[in-house]
Amino acid sequence: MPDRAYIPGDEARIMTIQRYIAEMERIHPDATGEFSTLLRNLALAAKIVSREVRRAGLVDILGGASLTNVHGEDVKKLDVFANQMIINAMESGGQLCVMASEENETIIPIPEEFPCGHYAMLFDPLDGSSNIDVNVTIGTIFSIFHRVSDGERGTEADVVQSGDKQVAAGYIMYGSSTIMVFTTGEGVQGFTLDPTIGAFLLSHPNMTIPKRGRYYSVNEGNRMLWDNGFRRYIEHLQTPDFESGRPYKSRYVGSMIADVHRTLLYGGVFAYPADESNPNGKLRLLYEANPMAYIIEQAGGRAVDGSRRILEIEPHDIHQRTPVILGSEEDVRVAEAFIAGTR
Ligand code: AHM
Ligand code: MG
Repeated sequence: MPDRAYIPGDEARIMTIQRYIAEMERIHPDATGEFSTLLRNLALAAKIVSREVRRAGLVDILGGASLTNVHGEDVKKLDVFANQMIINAMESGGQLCVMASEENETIIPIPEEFPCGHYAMLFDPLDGSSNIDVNVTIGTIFSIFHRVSDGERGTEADVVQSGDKQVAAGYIMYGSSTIMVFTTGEGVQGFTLDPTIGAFLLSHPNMTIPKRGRYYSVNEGNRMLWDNGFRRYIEHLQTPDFESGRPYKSRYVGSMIADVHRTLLYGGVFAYPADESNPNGKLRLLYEANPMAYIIEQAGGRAVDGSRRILEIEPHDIHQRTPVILGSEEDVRVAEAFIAGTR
């Protein structure tokens, strides 16, 4: 795998996402180019969404109080815009047979006028909705499968597959910079968008998560609603034991991408467990938990719903939820022991 990180000023070492994809194709001689084109189209969609997110605070100024912008177009909510932008960028490419999105109740068919491809994609166009209007990090999450249906067009069966069948997954985080992190099952790569040249450059090659961390990330407002086992686990992390690095530090953005990205870089644990009001947790299995679980496992970490690997859950519905506990392998195993009552 290419492992050259971009160092500003060192142009000879620049690895753009395009070049990375081209090198991947060379390594896999059976590649048809269809998947590479899919990734390229996705990177383009990400750049467009990133541009709009960066201008988000200006929309009201430019468009005034009415819901019309300077071009006389309707100003859409950012998440609805991102959804439409991704659909537009991906439906005509010829690589996808069907899509599914957090924003759409049912599957998104590929219109008849476009060719039908061999892949299916699920996505959450703008995750972290509570943070959109307050200038806090949000992002796009995606998950890609091989097509399994064999009719004229794709069906729900193509997107409702277990996470271990994903061929690629990742996220684009619109934070202090825009970064696209993805895996195709051969490690995890992170590309940062250089807005001055409009290209994603390899900035985080072969990302790995520490075996153990010092942070936990969970919405503690739900503490009274958690199961006993999970509550005891968090209390364990808060109990001082300087030799083993406790108490852990608490960090919670409330945007899964930001919380998972920090967990990936620094280690520790991110969780949205089941609770009394959300017996299946809050996060969606197919376009939130699965892609993040794939990334975390590819980086050497662990992702479970409390008792089993997220990637092994057999899905039955596009929008089903699952509890999530993911992060450093040792941390997640300790959480599992508390939940199982063996600690
Ligand atoms: P959303 O899809 O409506 O944005 O909800 C998903 C988000 C995740 O990004 C985040 O981890 C979680 O919801 C935060 O939920 P809460 O506000 O309950 O802590
Ligand atoms: Mg979401």
